Amino acid sequence: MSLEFTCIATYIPQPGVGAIQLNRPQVLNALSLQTMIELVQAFEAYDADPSIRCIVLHGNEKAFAAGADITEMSDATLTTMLERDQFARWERIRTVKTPIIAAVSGFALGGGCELAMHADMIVASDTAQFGQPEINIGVMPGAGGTQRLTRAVGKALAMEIVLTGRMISATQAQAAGLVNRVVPVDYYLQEAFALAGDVASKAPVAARLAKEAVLKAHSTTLEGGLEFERKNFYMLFATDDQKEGMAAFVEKRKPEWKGK
Ligand code: CO8
Repeated sequence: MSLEFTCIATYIPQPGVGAIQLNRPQVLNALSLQTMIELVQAFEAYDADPSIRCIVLHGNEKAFAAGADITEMSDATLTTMLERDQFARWERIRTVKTPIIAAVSGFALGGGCELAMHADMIVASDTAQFGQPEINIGVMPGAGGTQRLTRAVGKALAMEIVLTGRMISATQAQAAGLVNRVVPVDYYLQEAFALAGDVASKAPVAARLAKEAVLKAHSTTLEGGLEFERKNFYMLFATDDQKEGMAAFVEKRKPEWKGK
């Protein structure tokens, strides 16, 4: 990737996997406007690169991200917020087709928690803390927290997190269904990359259509979702990879994916 970044860093930890690191440690990776601009650029560049089959987003050990940049937001008015139209950028992250894994250590708060929930899976270190503390600064979640958190952990816990601003631990988050797995802090990135490697080794078009279909479950009726799933399933029979995957099974060999 030849883009220049100041708030994030991108690198390829292993073939097929694109990593994005939030890189403003001095403010616990607070999500400034510039950070969001760069994040969208990085996600979209990976999404357009056929060699990238899974994206891992992470911060550092102390913080995934402690929320939107409060300093930058403190003087905002309704008009400036409307003019900035920040949520258009979040929408672009929502529509990334490549599977995304958030590797979370330390604080994932407010917009940070919401960003982690934009990922398709979350690998957490045992020091991770999740929360929606916006209520403590006179606002409420705005980047999907009330919706995605509620769908992930249920109404009772979501209400408690949103109305009290209290954080939950990685183990609580896993028990509640927010997090896929919790591993010691020294290994959380390794674990996220291993999971990403597993996803990256699968048929890429199938992975994208499967991601799209699972996400659809959050925005449609069961009937609509089943129809959507069936359409995506049928579409895969137009790919070379379906022929290759099934032939490889029959011939008892490893498939070689073309991503077509
Ligand atoms: N924004 C700006 N700066 C921050 C943020 C933030 N969200 N979080 C931490 N910082 C800064 C601190 O000001 C401090 O800077 P300095 O060293 O210059 O004083 C530095 O990071 C280190 O932080 P602390 O000294 O506070 O570290 P502690 O370990 O004592 O505390 C906490 C860590 C508990 C995480 C604490 O920093 C905190 O409460 N942070 C704010 C958390 C928060 O309220 N997040 C929600 C923000 S609102 C939001 O996310 C709305 C999202 C809506 C969608 C986005 C679209 C705009």
